[in-house]
Amino acid sequence: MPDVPPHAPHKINLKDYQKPSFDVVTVDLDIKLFEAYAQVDSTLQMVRQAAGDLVLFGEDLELLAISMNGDQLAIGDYQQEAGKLTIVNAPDQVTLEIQVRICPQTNTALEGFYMAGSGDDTMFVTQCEPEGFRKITFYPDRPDVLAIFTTRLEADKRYPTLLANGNLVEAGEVADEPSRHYAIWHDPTNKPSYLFACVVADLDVLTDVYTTSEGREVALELYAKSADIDKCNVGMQALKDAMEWDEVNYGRAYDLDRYMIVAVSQFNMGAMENKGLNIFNTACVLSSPETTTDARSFSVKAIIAHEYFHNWTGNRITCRDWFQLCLKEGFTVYRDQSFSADQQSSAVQRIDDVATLRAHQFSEDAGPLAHPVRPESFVEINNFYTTTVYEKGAEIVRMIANTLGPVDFRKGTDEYFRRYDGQAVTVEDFLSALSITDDKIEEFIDWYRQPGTPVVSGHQDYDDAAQTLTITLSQQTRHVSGFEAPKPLPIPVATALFDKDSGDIVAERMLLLDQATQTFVFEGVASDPVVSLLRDFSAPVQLNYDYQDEDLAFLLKHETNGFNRWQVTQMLVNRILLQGQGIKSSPDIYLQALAQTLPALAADDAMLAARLLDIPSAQELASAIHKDYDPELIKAKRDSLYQQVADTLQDQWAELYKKLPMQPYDDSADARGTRALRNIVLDMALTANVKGAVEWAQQQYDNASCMTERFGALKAMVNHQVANASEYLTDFYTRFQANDLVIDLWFSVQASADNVSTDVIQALLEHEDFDWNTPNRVRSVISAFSSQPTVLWTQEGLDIYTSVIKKLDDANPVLASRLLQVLARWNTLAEPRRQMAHDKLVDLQKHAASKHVLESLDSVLKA
Ligand code: 0A1
Ligand code: ZN
Repeated sequence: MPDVPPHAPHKINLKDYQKPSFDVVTVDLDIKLFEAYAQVDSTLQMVRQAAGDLVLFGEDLELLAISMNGDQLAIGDYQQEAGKLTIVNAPDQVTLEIQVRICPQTNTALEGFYMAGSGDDTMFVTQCEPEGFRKITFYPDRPDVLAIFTTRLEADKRYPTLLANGNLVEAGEVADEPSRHYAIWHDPTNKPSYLFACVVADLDVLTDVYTTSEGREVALELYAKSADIDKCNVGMQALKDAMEWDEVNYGRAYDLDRYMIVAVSQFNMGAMENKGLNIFNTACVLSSPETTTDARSFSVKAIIAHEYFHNWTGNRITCRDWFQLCLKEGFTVYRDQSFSADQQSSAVQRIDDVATLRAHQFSEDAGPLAHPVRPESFVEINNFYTTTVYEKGAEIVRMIANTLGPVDFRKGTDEYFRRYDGQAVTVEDFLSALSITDDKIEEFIDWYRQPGTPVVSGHQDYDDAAQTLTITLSQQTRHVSGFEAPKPLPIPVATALFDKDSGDIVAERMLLLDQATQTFVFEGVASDPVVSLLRDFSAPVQLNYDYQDEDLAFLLKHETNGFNRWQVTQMLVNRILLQGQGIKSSPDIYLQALAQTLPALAADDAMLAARLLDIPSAQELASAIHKDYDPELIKAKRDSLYQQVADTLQDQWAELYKKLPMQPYDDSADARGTRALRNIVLDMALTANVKGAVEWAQQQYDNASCMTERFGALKAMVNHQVANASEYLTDFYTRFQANDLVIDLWFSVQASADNVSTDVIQALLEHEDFDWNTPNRVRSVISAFSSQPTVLWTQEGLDIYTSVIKKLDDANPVLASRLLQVLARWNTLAEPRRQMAHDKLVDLQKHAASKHVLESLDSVLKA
């Protein structure tokens, strides 16, 4: 007998795409929520578009009745198998009426219609992207089927908030049932089912109004639990800023009369762009100075903007199929990054985006989960909401925007919106619109097709007699198995030449490397310059240039752009820490350059100064190691370099800390920079054992004006195990016991502590406030703990980590599979850890059941 697994996974391939045979014109939904279940009645008006069966998808539904054009269908009139209901020989015009029963009360997967919260404090929300609508009713649940939705919601009056997409057309009491009420919503825009949303809850609302450039008055409504409504102002302001920004920068105005956002405490991801009714993880919308760190608050604004921008890039123009996910996500991330860059220093924004890309996307691209930005096949699309699709997708749009320049990029995006508004399209359509001023843009398609991070290597030759500088660059991308041999990609390399004596820029050019090896000649160069490459990170590649440490120190001093200065510090640090991986550097030059740069920069741009002290996390360093990775060794090297920085600059910390006094809370960029730098200085001072540093930490905690200060102090005390750190932890817990998001911080500061042990993790998992049904809480322990590789990659660490995945596999497979993806690089570990990790994964495979986890395991184990 061949060894066939019992449920061979069903792979879906991009090349098999077929148009749907039926279009849906209108959908009428009637959702009645009862104590233990919900009944969903739907009426679909459908019209044939192409030959073929009428196919509806449905999962976890109890079918009560189905009729076609007024006739009840009996079993035999349709086939039902593997999540599909198929009607063969359907006429060209069809009215389907379907009744199903679902159970949101027991839906722990948080997809479809589900209950969040517990006890008296429950609410019901939907999450339909990518394929959750099929858990609400039978439907052609695919993004290229667009329809007009009318939704009637009915529930007990205990839930006064009844919301769905579009405009409210009617509301009232249910006849003969005084305890129940209803609301009817109509969405005038054609939308795919993944953008459907409804909410049944008891929420307060913060309202505002925005008048668009077209003169439309839009009611803005932010819904949250009454205890949280005071934390909605930051989000509301961000929404208005984003609406205006999109009008100014892309000429896109909002199209409905109402824009609603609902905060929910149980949510698998950050937020969801449902048409006119966004649903947000509370962590991504609530913000107040007392409870939210600056970093978090900044990301709240970015996520609000991201979801808002989807209204044009995702909703009005949507994806033809899920392979095109990057079409909406890559472009929308690029848009939210640009928005954020306009809200703070653009250098710091670029630093943060590139740091995330390098730490997570480069690692994904180097391991067994590598896939093209536009994947070609999948078993479970939920497994492809990855940093490759999102962040590398955004980098491709950025390269195109930079290649075209702002004027032609705007012409291209205008053309995209003009041509495809109201349609479900592909990456090719996107590139074709963007290339109206330059057909070379179509060549970027290979970036969407080819996995792996290109490595750009190079050197320079200076000819004194001819006064020319020749830069030779070559590119190489690893061959990922299962894909064609890699081709050279178009790589824009932003370049500047610096005169060694004056430190001035003598030439600046965007080089386009689009062959395997190329030379670029600069004429009239008076002396051999220092070359700065990949400025502003002009392409998502790894750079391997023939630099001396002194060149990098020179650039740290003379580069004019903050991002580029940060980039050279990171190159220096990587050279030092990854010694033995082929590169050799001593820390002296780096330490000296830092000492020279920091004092002036701290006074000038505190946020950038804080970033220059960045030493990549242990996780990020690990992602650059492809073999014999020893977590203990890397941690020891990292800690030692951190200690050297702290010791070398120890005389500066006291002075700097004094120059960064605590002031009443203020949300300006300067104030945020001061707080960020102060927290790092505090940590450095504790590392260097500077006299009085423990007292600074205690005073900062006690006198904090905001969470950034308080949490910064707490984290430093926990990481440095200062004598009464546990008293401060208790104080923090007691102060904020009522606030789940702050208690998440309390869990995560312990679970990610430098010296965390598996006993501590186990205790946190058994804490009475730990909750398996709240992804934020699970992540606050599990994701936090996975940031400590020396603990994660041990018997006990892996036992805990894999047991969490086992536990969630059935209840919430989306979350389980995302957690599992963190283990992808097991194969790079040195023995015996490698074998141990392998065995744990194989054991997990024996127990796993969801296709989400099985697909991820299958890929991960192919390493
Ligand atoms: N489209 C959302 C991301 C998202 C994806 C899946 C979800 O549930 C499984 C939820 C949200 C965004 O890009 O913001
Ligand atoms: Zn998105």
